[in-house]
Amino acid sequence: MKIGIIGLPQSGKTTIFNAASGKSEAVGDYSQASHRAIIKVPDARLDRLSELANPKKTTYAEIDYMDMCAFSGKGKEADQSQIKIPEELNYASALMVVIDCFSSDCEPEKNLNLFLDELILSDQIIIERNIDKKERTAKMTGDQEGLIEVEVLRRCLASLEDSKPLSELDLSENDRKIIKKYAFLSLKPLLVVLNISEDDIGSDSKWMDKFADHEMPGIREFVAICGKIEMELSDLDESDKAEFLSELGISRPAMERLVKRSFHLMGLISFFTVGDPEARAWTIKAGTNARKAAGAIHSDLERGFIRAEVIKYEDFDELGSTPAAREAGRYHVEGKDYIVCDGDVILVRFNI
Ligand SMILES: Nc1nc2c(ncn2[C@@H]2O[C@H](COP(=O)(O)OP(=O)(O)OP(=O)(O)O)[C@@H](O)[C@H]2O)c(=O)[nH]1
Ligand SMILES: [Mg+2]
Repeated sequence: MKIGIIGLPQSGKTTIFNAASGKSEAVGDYSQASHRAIIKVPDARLDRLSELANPKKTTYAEIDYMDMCAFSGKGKEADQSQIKIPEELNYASALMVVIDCFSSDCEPEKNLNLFLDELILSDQIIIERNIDKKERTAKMTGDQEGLIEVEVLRRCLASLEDSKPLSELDLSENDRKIIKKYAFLSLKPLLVVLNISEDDIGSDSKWMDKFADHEMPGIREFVAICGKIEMELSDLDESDKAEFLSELGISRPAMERLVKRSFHLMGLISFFTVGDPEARAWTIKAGTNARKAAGAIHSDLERGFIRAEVIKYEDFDELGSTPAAREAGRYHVEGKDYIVCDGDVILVRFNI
């Protein structure tokens, strides 16, 4: 699962990328260079399971972070030639836009609106480029599917012309399937990172409040963090980190919150397996059934699926082990259609 980090030049994209990945790419050099890293999704539940089961290995969920500049900052004033969307961004499941809230002359609200306008414009260009020809061809050949696609595209275009991103348009599952191939940017969930200054660390709510009206759960979410401090934190070993955190008056790096938010914003959840060699978080889309979820572990488990034996994380945490959960009647046998929940501890029984 990929997330694309975008934003104006010098907004702190690479700083945030370094903080999330622990890398040390150059910042402040105006390079607009792109970078990529697979990062671990911190999960206190997995830490706890690992502590209880003491496996040899603990494996966290992962997200692919791509740091790239794809934003001219001209909003609606931008013309076609200024919108150069890197091909890779099309494959991102969500976007993360970094907004400068640390400079003395920053204009975060204006920048967010310009950015949204640019996403809208980029989708509009795609539709306008395709729709007339598509309609002519569909009418000529009597292609029903083609005509339906044109109808969905027209609805999308009307929303975009109305300055509304596609993520806010009411689209059915089927509509979404039809337009998937266009990889519309304004349809992707958006995490807005308010990159605040060191001086505002204790008072980030003043920034969050400014944007409260823009927040739409699952569609457009906000986090305020100080990229610079988080990058410094990510460079420290655990004991220095703990000391620095207590100086800052916080218990965990804010970055962990950001990474978790980006994971959920992509519509993803984790289930766990806890065994002798390994405790592990597996990534699935919310709403996935047990059989399909088993396939995340191995295709054999999906093919030969018999049942899933499930303990809720909270029960495992409280009771401490599988036998104890069984004893307490908190061990559930589920069939292939069971919808896996975030935090389920699962043992898949299978036969091939
Ligand atoms: N004070 C302060 N400065 C920051 C913060 N985050 C980033 N900066 C500074 O802003 C400058 C730009 O940071 P980068 O991370 O290189 O920004 P970028 O968006 O990757 O820049 P380009 O890739 O060149 O577009 C650097 O000098 C950073 O030190 C922050 O939270 N506080
Ligand atoms: Mg950069």
